[in-house]
Amino acid sequence: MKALLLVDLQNDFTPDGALPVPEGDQIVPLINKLQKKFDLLVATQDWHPADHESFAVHHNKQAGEIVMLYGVEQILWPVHCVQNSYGAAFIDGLNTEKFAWICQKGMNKKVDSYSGFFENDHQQATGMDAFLKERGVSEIYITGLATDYCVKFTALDARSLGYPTYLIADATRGVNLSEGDAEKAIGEMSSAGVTVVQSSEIFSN
Ligand code: VGL
Ligand code: ZN
Repeated sequence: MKALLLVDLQNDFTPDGALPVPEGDQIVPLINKLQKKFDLLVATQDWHPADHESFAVHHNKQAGEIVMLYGVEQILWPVHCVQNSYGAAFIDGLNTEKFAWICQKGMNKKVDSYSGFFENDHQQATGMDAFLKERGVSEIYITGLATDYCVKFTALDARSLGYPTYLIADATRGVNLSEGDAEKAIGEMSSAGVTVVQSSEIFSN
């Protein structure tokens, strides 16, 4: 049983969004096509309360600065993906009809949750692992935004939970706060045992 994970395909991660990911909207048609090749689709949604402590404004700091949040290092972000806002909604044109589950994360204002599996302090599970195990998922394929944050940490957790894990590299895009971050993230995933593939390899099977 192969699951396709669609990570944070939300308006705030498009080029016009609050936390812009260059070309973040351009992968949507490809991801719609990829959906047809999988038995199970699960989406994640970054879903923050307005007072989330990853937002720079609450620290009187600039986005990109780093603070310690209850013992965990935290990059500060612009206000993004506030629950029920337009920015938190799925990108226009994304097929959402066949999602078996939408895993919302980042609701605890004191700890960020890049990964679809655990909050950043690894103390709280999102329910993703239990959901996938219940459905008999044996392989996880990952797409979405952003390569260097939520995609990376989702893939690393999937690996550490023991799932054979594939990154569909051309179905992701990075924030690239520093040049090369997305490439570096792909290297880290690969070193951790994530298999990096291209969508063409999925379509040829
Ligand atoms: C993300 C930064 C903050 C992501 C979410 O989806 O990659 N990045 N929140
Ligand atoms: Zn976020």
